[in-house]
Amino acid sequence: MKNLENEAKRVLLGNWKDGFSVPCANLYPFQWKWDSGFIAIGFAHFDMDKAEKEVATLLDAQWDNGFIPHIVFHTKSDTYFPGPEFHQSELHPDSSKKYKSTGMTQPPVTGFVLEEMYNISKDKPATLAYINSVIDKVYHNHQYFYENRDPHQEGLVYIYHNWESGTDNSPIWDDIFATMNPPHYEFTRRDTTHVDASERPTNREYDHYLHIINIAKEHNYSDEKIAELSPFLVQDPLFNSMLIKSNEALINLYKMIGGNDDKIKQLTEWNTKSVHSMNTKLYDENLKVYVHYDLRNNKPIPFITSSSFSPVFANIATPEQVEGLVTVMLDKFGGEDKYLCASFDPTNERYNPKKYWRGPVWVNLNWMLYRGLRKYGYSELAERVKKDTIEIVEKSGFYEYFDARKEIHNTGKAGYGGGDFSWSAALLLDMLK
Ligand code: 2M8
Repeated sequence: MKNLENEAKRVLLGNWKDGFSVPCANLYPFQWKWDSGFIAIGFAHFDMDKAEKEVATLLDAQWDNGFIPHIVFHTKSDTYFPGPEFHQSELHPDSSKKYKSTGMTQPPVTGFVLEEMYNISKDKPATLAYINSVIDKVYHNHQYFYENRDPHQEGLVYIYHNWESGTDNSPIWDDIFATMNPPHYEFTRRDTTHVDASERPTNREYDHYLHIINIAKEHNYSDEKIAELSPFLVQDPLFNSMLIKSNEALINLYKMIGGNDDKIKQLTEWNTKSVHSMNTKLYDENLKVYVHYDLRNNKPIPFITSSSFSPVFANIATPEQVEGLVTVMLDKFGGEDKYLCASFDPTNERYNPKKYWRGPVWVNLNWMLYRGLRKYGYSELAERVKKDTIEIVEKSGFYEYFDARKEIHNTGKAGYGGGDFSWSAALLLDMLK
């Protein structure tokens, strides 16, 4: 284990760039929102200063309206497409004057990351003082979500792009893309010069990704216009679970800091409504899991993904619901021949065990499931998720994603995407502690 721990630290230090970290060299040469949160948890175990800087640098790129972008382009790089010239987020009047960024966001992990940092800290007063200096920015980010991304006041915020979900090319989006007919854009992919194309989205999928951004750009990234016109408008159980978990963390942290009663009251109101809607609108009684909801076409998207289980991380599900989730997880994802937890239902015809978010195992989702299952008392299953995660990393290294099929790990390459990937290192380090 010591070696794995040292290896994880080596990966994190190698991807550190003076104030922030890249998810991995070449493939992702900037700072990503939810990556930076997971990375901070890893650093908190051996270098709290870097953990604090990581989060502070991200928050420094916050827009005047509270929005936090999904990529902050700190430095120039020609190894990634699409870069700042394509995104043009400066079209939005509230965008950061200091940093170039995208005009879309990613799951709101920062709130619960601050609480994790506090729990890990060996100098709690110092860490709480740091948290006090940044927490209002995170609160402002949540306010942005509830005020701009929840048109029907349901307590469920929408995402307008698959890149906002973090689970970029999941088969859940296929039917939405089928409603669109984007032009064939002229562009040069960079990702497929670093990673085998069979492990990445297709060019046609990229046409859809760029098309949605072009629609947002035509309207200067106005939230109202995006809500009205984006062909992609989804309430995502993973995204909303992260928001709920972070609301709860902010409440706990504000209580420790003292004062801030108005913010605590507001966070509690948001959370109560969000939990209720998660358990009504996003819970599928037949499938016994949480599902995505297509807000543009007004219908649930009835597929099972690792995101379907993520509400266990945020204390959303009732004990009965967790029992159902666990049964589905074991039946469909947890056979003896598989590592937990595939990102998409292995029994579904759209499952692809090698292709990015269409099937492979991801360490960040495993970390959330491990934590959530442990909290609900499913210690045996939680331990299995942890053991599986350690085993795949031990066998292949700190890859971005992994094949769920055990036989592949015994016979050939089973780690995919980028190597020396930051959040795989950071969260494995946390699991080993
Ligand atoms: C992947 O997404 C980026 C776009 O955001 C890409 O493929 O270019 C996703 O796995 C996302 O969740 C992650 O944050 C990002 C950086 O690791 O890579």
